[in-house]
Amino acid sequence: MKLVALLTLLGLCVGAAYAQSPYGGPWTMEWNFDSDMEGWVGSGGSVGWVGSVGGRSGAIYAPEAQYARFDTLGTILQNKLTDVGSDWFVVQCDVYVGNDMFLQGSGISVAREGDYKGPWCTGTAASNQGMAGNDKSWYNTTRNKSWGLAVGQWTTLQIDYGYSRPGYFTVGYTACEGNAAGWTAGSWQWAIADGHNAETHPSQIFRWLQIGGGVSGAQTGLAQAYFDNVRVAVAPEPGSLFALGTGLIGLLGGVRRKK
Ligand SMILES: [Ca+2]
Repeated sequence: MKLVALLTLLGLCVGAAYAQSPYGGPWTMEWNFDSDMEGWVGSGGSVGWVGSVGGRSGAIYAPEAQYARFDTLGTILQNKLTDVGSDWFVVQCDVYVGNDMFLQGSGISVAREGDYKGPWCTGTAASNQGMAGNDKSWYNTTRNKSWGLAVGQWTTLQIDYGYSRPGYFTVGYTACEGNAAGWTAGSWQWAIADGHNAETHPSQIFRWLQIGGGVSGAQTGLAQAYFDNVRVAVAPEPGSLFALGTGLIGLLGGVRRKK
């Protein structure tokens, strides 16, 4: 067990050292929607669960301006969706729009109570087929990356709130199978990257996760989009870091005793 703790600690260090790469786990909570909506609630009658789409089993259909929302109150994520103190979080989701549509205005967001503002990541208009991101709870400049969102394939959207760079947020997506713009399959593209100086909210704790159309609070979704594999990671509890440290000290002590 102590060796596992040490390896986990080393893994965390490596993760911090290579923060330029998109966060890839471990995840604190995941939803694969393989049998139902798994606690997510639709905003309208068109939102629902589908058994299969785009070569995958189980997904949430959230068309046009309708979305599905998950309440983190009472879960392990409660009060953890924040970049306050030593906390950070990463949210990602796979999205599919079929062959004849673009991801216009639909995507993912994290929202606070009251006005539901927070960081978001959505597709842009069909005229530039890209992606946009912002955090209207604090940062007020919407950033766009034109071209590259391919159709007819699953694309992964990600919001990195303080992980890659503490105090800043990053929004991006993978061009899963490559596209006409010449971007390599599986490569990440960023609408907001570290260099954009997009600061995270200094005191906000977010409550809700949202997938679908209209999740930015400003744009109206136009896509007939499907969502699968929502994954959320939050900073480890100080208690578990303390346990890791204690395990490491214990392990070193054990090594020393053997000499
Ligand atoms: Ca699924």
